[in-house]
Amino acid sequence: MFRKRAFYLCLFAALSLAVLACGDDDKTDAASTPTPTPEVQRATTTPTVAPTLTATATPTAAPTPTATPTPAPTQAPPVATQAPTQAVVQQPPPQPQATQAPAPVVTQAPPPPPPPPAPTTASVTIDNLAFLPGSVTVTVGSTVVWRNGDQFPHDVTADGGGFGSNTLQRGDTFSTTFSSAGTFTYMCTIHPSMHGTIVVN
Ligand SMILES: [Cu+2]
Repeated sequence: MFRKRAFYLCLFAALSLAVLACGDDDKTDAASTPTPTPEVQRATTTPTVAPTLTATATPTAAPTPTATPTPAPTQAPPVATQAPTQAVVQQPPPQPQATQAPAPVVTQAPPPPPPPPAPTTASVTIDNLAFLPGSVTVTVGSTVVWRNGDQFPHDVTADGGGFGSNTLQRGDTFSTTFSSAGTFTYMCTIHPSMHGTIVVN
């Protein structure tokens, strides 16, 4: 029995040594072979992962914040656009000022017209063998009315024959309109000493 156990022990020991020897060889082989492999793999994987992550993370994060601030300013402009639009709408009031400027020009225009269209009616009274007033000034288009207030009959006769009346009894009137400018003298043919003048401007 003892011999068998010793034999087995020796056999076990021998097997163990053999196993150990083989293990050392494997480890040695494995150590020499795997060493370069992981290094190559690490070198291959490390650069591949590093650039990928760096390139992906950097550009992705950068554009996102950049895109967000861009829309903000874009929304702001519309608000600013509305503000100026209202300002422009409020500007119309200034236009009245421009209207006020031409107003004076229009005011200056009216003055000229009035002089011509100012025909009036002038009256001449015949009394005490005289035309009163002896000289009357009127504008073109004006009418002169003679009224005999004297106790004697009279008439009104233009020196140039432009106008003339019949014999005017007390209370009678005669009128004529002067359509052109000039100085018109007249007299009473019944009493040649009676003279008068009408000035038309
Ligand atoms: Cu007379």
